[in-house]
Amino acid sequence: MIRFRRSLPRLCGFALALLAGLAGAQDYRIGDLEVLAPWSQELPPSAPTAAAYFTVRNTGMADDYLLGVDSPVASEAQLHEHIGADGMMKMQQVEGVIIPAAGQVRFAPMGSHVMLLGLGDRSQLVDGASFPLTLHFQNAGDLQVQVQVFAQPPEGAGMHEHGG
Ligand SMILES: [Cu+2]
Repeated sequence: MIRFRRSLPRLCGFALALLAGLAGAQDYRIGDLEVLAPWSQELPPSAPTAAAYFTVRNTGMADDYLLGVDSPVASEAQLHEHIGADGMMKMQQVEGVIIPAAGQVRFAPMGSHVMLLGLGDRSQLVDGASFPLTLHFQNAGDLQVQVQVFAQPPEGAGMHEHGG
């Protein structure tokens, strides 16, 4: 009985580690910030743009700001937010995104996202591949993450769960 109870958490931890490994997306840290599971969805080669999503968690006591992004797969990378106006789906560029102290911001489909424009070589934009993305934070500095590309949004990718 006791042995069973003790072994249970260990098994769960192993299963979680296995799942995280299978998912392929990694977590990154710089200063007080964590960038969790950056991912992108594979799009048809004709798609003019691609998007990247992730969660930024701020474990510190001060607000930080995501001021910009860039990636070698795109000639330009912008921070976008979705605005639901009159049932229309629109998005617009934003100057920066606040990462509140002791809070988190989720970039997700239908919410804030990184928009990649001017795509060149698309070999890193297919299912199973990954590409570098550098995030420029005002306080924490620059952090390069690897964005994992999936054919379908991964489990828990956070549709409609954006915002702080
Ligand atoms: Cu966009």
